[in-house]
Amino acid sequence: MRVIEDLPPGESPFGLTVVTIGNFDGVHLGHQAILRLVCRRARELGGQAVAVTFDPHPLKLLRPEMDLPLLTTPAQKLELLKGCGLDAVVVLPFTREFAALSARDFVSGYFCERLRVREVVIGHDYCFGRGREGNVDLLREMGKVCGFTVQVVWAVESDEAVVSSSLIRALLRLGNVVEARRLLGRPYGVVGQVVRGKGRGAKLLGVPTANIRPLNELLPASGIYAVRVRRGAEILPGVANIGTCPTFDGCEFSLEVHLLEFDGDLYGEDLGVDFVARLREERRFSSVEALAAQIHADIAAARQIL
Ligand code: RBF
Ligand code: MG
Repeated sequence: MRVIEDLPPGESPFGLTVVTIGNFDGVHLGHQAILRLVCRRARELGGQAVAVTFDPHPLKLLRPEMDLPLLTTPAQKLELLKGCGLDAVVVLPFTREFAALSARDFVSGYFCERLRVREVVIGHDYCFGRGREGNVDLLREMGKVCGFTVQVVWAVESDEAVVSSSLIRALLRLGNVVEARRLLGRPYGVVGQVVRGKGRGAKLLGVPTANIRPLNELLPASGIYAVRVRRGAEILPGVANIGTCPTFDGCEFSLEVHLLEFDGDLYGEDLGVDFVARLREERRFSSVEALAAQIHADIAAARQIL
């Protein structure tokens, strides 16, 4: 899959394309339905399957006061888009200047000229361009002139709720990683580097943990989780603690994982943590021994689930 970050006017790297546009934060089941259709139509029409997306997320620029923790880092999003079978992703830098472009100028400049689009696939409620005036109707009208058709993809539902990035964010904030997983079509995963902790886990509790500094903006609610840890191509079972370790005073909010079947040094490594199930809330224990006993019960519970 090609990643194109700069698409100057007047030239096109494409023959003909089927294109979709969106933020695709999380690349959830709704996004996947759109992307599957893009790939199928591109094959049928003998063109390239292309997704157009933005960096940063437009709302980060337009509504900086909004609380919008993204589900995926830019790199995770590209990896997931690649997994959907696209030929190319165009990542347009979302600047003030770009935001001021009218929907018509965007469609003629990008879709028609630069992308030579033959078909646009779009979510039924997606809006784009200055004042959000770009929608299905505008695309249909411009398609007649520019020579492309428009396919609308309806919302994907799960138990009568429409699958959306904001619903998944809300579920994760409640710690409901099982439901989030259903809407994502895979477990929610964060990535980050292992940093030095206090070494207290191994010394006091006999349970060493890797302290991870997550690159993702959203962590599930604080609590204890059964997780799968990705270390390169390896997948290792683990238990994670998200929180402030209230049994010990003065701890920072952190993500720590204990690997069930690994014993070694992980400092400086990049790990992925996939959240499979929530085991319980984080609590304050009256003694280190009581906490250690509970952690061993957590490990047994995680082993059962994983
Ligand atoms: N710390 C707490 O203060 N309360 C907890 O309920 C708690 N549960 C944990 C469960 C697991 C599976 C793990 C790995 C750690 C847990 N911790 C908890 C964090 C523990 O205090 C921490 O790993 C050590 O203090 C080392 O940083
Ligand atoms: Mg640790």
